[in-house]
Amino acid sequence: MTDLPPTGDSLIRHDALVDLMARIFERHGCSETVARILAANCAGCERDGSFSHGVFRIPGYVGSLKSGWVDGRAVPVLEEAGPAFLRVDAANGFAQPALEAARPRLMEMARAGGMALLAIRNSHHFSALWPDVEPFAREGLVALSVVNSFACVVPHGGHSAVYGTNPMAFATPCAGGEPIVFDQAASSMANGDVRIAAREGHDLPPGYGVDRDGTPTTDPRAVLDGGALLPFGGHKGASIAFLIEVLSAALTGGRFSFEVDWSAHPGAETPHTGQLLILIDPARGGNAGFAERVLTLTDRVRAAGQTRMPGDRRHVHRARTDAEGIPLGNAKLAELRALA
Ligand code: NDP
Ligand code: PYC
Repeated sequence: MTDLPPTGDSLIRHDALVDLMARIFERHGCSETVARILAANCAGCERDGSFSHGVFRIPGYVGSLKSGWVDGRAVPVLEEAGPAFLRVDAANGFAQPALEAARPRLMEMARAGGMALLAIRNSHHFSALWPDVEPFAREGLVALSVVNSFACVVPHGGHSAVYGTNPMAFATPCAGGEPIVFDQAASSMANGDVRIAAREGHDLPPGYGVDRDGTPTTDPRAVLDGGALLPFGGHKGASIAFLIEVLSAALTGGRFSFEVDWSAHPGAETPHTGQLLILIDPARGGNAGFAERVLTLTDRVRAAGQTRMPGDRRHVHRARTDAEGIPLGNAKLAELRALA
């Protein structure tokens, strides 16, 4: 591991942040393998400006580990359910090590059969979803993943939470540049961003949340204190949230978001649910110029006036933090060092 920066520094290199986070995860009960995977994921979020799932999440990871809600030493168990269907029991561990364990066989399946499906159950996903799909697009594959979380989103027109914030991430190769990747919650916003708004004293936009009585509110604390978020886009987003519960939980054997009950584990924050990932080899579509076709589409979208494609903001962040370091602030860095 690299040396940690002195406490006075407020900028930290990405690899040093990975090392620091890996120490925190190991110190709180993760195996070395799990610690490295989670640290790379979480530091990557901070590097890319995915602030709702970077350093901000460390206390939640630690709380879950300390409470015994999640097993930081779990060893995922792989089962082949068909020539293109891989199941993983994450054994009450984190979802990312389950994906890592499945990756080599999943890639073989996708190359051999043109597509492959990964169904992860008994898993905890507490991060952004783009890190799960982006690497596959770099290998020339199209990737789509969904994960459910914990009940904090009301169904369309409903009054009590059923769905999780349920993100969906999609990644495709694009000629001549970075893959195009989008990663979005099925709710009006991520729960993490509600918590950040509450911490910083900002209101939410109107129409995003309801309080514990189901009355519309812009107060993030009211949303967190027994209230809920709305799905994005009315009934259409609600149907996406439904689809994600079905694919991530019913299909994989994981829990629905409304079945997550961590009340016996004070401090736990990581949803214990499931995840689905689909890989497609676009070469099987019979069009050798797939990535060029995606570029043609992207160019037309930009020419039509969309100034920002999903992922652009992250890549700007990544380039800047790779060059200058990740700004954390002295107090946050000291807090992380204390946890490590
Ligand atoms: P955002 O609404 O911030 O962004 C959604 C997507 O849209 C991103 O790909 C983003 O790209 C893109 N985007 C944002 N603004 C624009 C724009 N003006 N023009 C074009 N594209 C744009 O994300 P959410 O609030 O929905 O989710 C935040 C994160 O929370 C996600 O990473 C998600 O995975 C995570 N999450 C995780 C959950 C879990 O259970 N593990 C649950 C819910 C959310 P860019 O990244 O470049 O800004
Ligand atoms: O930000 O909504 C969220 C979230 C839920 C689980 C992990 N992140």
